[in-house]
Amino acid sequence: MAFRMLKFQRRGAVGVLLLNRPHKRNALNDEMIAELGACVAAVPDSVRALVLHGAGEHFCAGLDLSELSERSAAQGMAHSRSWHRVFDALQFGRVPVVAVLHGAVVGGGLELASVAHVRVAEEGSFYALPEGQRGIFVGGGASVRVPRLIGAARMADMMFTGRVYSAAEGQATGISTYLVPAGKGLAKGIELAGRIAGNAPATNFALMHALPRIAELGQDAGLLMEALMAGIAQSEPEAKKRVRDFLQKKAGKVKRAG
Ligand code: 1HE
Repeated sequence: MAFRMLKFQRRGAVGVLLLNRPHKRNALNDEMIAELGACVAAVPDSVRALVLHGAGEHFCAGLDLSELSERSAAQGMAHSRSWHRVFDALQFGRVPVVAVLHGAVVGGGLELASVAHVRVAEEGSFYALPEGQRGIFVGGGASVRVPRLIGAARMADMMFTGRVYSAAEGQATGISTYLVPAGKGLAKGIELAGRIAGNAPATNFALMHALPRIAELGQDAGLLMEALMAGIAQSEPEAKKRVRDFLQKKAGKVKRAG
């Protein structure tokens, strides 16, 4: 897959997708969003997990502000919906996404990061929603996804006051679930994506497609959907084999953390 603003490489069952516009801090213009959509649609079947990272000093500076100035309200809504379509395709596609964050993860960059299924942050990452200070509102899904990570009150604070969270704060509040030294993020992301790629397909499907929906449901409907998903997953031959392997002492035990 050849793109102008992205680079896609294979590492076995893991696809590594690079935002490759470092001179503009990987700011997302329309062409880059279209390339992201095309890339997600073209991920080969043999790729079973993706790593998303950014070239240069920063993960992503958000929306390319040079494309914002002359839009009407209708064009602004259409633009926002174009981001929604591509980001939804990433979140609810076929393959889980591990985002590796470093430097600025701001505005639309945080929106893109929040699409991922796992986030690894390097020390030195920082998070902001400067839309509040630019006189605009988020449009790439942040108002839906960011509150589910850190809560609506923290997101509102970031936008009202221009608050910037450090990597450590991002880890404590739930933006990232791994915090690694600077320069170590990609290796960690690829390691995690490799593990995810090795999961049973039904498990990854359930985590990507069922879990986020169940988490939004009331208890009754949620538990029913869980039961349906559990029944389907455990009836798969792959699940039966994995459980049998454990019982026959051919599969690893859960090890103590640390
Ligand atoms: C850009 C952008 C951009 C950099 N659009 N051109 N996002 C923001 O409001 C964040 C704006 N960016 C920054 O605050 C900083 O650039 C960074 C903290 C990300 C990086 O700082 P630094 O010192 O490493 O780089 P720089 O010198 O500021 O930028 C290098 C170049 O990238 C420079 O262009 P040049 O032609 O002068 O070299 C910058 O103008 C350019 N650049 N960020 C356009 N964002 C769907 S709605 C989503 C709404 C949003 O995301 S709003 C938030 C936008």
